[in-house]
Amino acid sequence: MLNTAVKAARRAAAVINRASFDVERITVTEKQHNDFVTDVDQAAEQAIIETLLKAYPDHAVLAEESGASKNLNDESEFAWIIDPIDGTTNFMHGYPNFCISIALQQRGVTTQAVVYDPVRNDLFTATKGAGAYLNDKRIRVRNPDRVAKALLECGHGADPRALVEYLKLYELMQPRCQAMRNSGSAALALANVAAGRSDGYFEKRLKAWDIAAGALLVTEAGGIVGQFDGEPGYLESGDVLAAGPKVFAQLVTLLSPFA
Ligand code: 2AM
Ligand code: CA
Ligand code: CA
Ligand code: CA
Repeated sequence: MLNTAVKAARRAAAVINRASFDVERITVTEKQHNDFVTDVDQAAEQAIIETLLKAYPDHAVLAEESGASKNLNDESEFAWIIDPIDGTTNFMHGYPNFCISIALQQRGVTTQAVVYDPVRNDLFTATKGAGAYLNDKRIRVRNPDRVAKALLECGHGADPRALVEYLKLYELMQPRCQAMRNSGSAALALANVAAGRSDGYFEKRLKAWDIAAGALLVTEAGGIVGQFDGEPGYLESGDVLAAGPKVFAQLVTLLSPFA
């Protein structure tokens, strides 16, 4: 099933790469204020869904741009959670930080994950219980012992409440860590924690398709994922905190007031 997900991600990447030669011709629609979708998001999502449902016709699908989910109900044994472009605003501007995110859940538990960055050709994969990989090389979180030594990422989506929270979180954390980043793709931010390229990531008001694949990458790379108070349930709430075990514990203490 991981191989099928990788194949789907590569097909989506072909759609995205073709379009990125000519960003002037991408059709942009504003769903809500500062919340965009392009024709490329939609075409990439169709390529992913076609690939997955051809191999597994009775699986359920939850995908960002399709609105209603196919076959999805509490009885679905397998459900794919798809974000065809995570970082659409970056993509529209030609800012090279976006990815394709595909996760498979079995009875509500994420068992397979693919995050693919078509610009760097970075393919992140994980299977529950079998570790996380970047282009076939095993990856581990970096796990520094203190927040003061950490490079952290925090972002915000289009929701105005998320921006207010982000500004407070930035003010709290920036003086306490080595550096703060906000690079516009939740799934890549999680993949970067998994690969030890950053030491922690937190963001509120995300959706399941932003988080599901990246969260499995982090846990399979030896990190911890929870809500701001350390509790599970981040796929439902959309509030996510991910880090190596030592920094995670310190961040829970600092961020619990924001839970
Ligand atoms: P997207 O590009 O797929 O929309 C930016 O910090 C992150 O927030 C991105 O992963 C982005 O995903 C997501 N995002 C942007 N607007 C959002 C919204 N209105 N609701 C939830 N997530 C959003
Ligand atoms: Ca979006
Ligand atoms: Ca997204
Ligand atoms: Ca998206």
